[in-house]
Amino acid sequence: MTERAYIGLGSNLADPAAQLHAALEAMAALPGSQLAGVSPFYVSDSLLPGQPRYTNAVAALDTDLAPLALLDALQAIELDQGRERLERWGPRTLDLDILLFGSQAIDVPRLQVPHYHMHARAFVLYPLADLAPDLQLPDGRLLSQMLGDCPFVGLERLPAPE
Ligand code: A4P
Ligand code: MG
Repeated sequence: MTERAYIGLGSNLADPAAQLHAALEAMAALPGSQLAGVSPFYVSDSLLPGQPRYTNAVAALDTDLAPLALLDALQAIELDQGRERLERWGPRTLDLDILLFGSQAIDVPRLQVPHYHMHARAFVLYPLADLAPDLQLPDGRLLSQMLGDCPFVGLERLPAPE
């Protein structure tokens, strides 16, 4: 069965936008999967002090993969793009989080969906709303309500590339 998953992308490498573009290409090439939309990119300060600023985006991916197979595939992409840089840049060069997976609520040791921090993170909620402003979470919460509780502070929305 095809489900629409929303994936949060984040990078704070020196060229994080290139990291995100490469990750989007890799996601579009996943088996049984189609990239259905990509939000604008947003730049914001890291939640962890002393780290470079992050670039974040959200992608909509229509996929036949089961949730854990999708997680495996996303972790392989993270490793592919992060492995060489692990020593030089610290542990997180590319973060791919499964924010939502259709209307499923998932709670197994390797995977919790909706992603546990998304409700409090402007750099997740605003790009998600660019793609799907009327979204409702599995527990009934409306994205529009969550946005109301999470001000657009410290986010810089980058212009779309040409
Ligand atoms: N896992 C469980 N649920 C999920 C899910 N829904 N999607 C498990 C993906 N993975 C999920 O992941 C650790 C384990 O979480 C995985 O093996 C998987 O089995 P990870 O990517 O290594 O770490 P994490 O969970 O992403 O770490 P954490 O604590 O969430 O890191 P953060 O909080 O994401 O920190 N500031 C800005 N402005 N933008 C950012 O993107 N990101 C971080 C990273 C800090 N500050 C930031 C940003
Ligand atoms: Mg993660």
